[in-house]
Amino acid sequence: MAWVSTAELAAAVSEAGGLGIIGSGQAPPDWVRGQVRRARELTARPFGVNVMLRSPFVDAVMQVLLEERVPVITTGAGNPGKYLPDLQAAGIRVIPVVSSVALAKRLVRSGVDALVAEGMESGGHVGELGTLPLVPQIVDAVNVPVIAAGGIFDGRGLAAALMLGAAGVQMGTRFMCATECTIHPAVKEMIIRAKDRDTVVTGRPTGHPVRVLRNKLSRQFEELESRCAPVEELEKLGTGRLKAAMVDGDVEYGSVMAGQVSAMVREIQPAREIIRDVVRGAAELLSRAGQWVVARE
Ligand code: TUI
Repeated sequence: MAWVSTAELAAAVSEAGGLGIIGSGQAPPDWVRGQVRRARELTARPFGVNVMLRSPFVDAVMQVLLEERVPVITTGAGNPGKYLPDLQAAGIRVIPVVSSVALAKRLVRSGVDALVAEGMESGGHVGELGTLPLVPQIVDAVNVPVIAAGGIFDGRGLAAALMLGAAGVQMGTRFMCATECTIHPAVKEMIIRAKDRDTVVTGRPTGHPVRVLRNKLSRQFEELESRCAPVEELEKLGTGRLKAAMVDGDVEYGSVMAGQVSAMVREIQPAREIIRDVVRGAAELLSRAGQWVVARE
């Protein structure tokens, strides 16, 4: 959610009863500090910051988060092991995002507080497994709370995730169309128009597959990948494209990272309404779940 989940959105989610997360992506440490302070002005409730472990500024960003005593850190795109001792000594809860059982087990042995198990339905950097097989495998392998992510849009998704053994859900794509989300309106419009097969995973040859909405850039990637272009060429094509989409609204040549539930997003809504819809929807479904139980002798 780099360039997408800024202080405004994170604070709105926390105000509405969720745990808002600021996406720090590849942003410099001063920007991250500014966002944390802005979120604190907007809400007295806890919020978190996601650290993208492949950021060139990762060490400095972690230092800022330690200094600012941010209560929760989630991490993506790597193994946060080396930062754990300092973060936990400062009382910060660390919740890595993982897409495999092996990394989940390793991180739990290192002492993480919880995990986000993220299926490949999600937007941005993705693993190989879908949410439905990934979540129960991680739930069975670890003894910390597991938060499900990837492909979750409404009460049906939350109820399903709880049935898989998850303690909660992480949602990104639907919040891209939250009123409080500061991304360019052209991106919100593109998500609202998206249909079921409008996302595609590019970048597999680089070892960092990324799910995006199809556009001219994704077709350029597919063309380069089909003729086995060098990884450097693919990486060069992707540089700076996430910001171009999210901040400048370049929905043709920008990297519009978004998940498969883009097709389900139909309107721009305040974060509070989104959370209410998801929670009420799940409560209603679960209260009727007994109907599936057939009396046995
Ligand atoms: O991190 C994300 N989503 C992202 S990050 C991003 S920006 C980016 N820039 C350059 C390269 C790649 C991405 C856009 N979207 N989601 C959480 C997530 N993390 N999903 C999967 C993983 C993951 C993958 C491999 C976590 C750990 C991992 O293991 C690496 C290791 O060191 O074992």
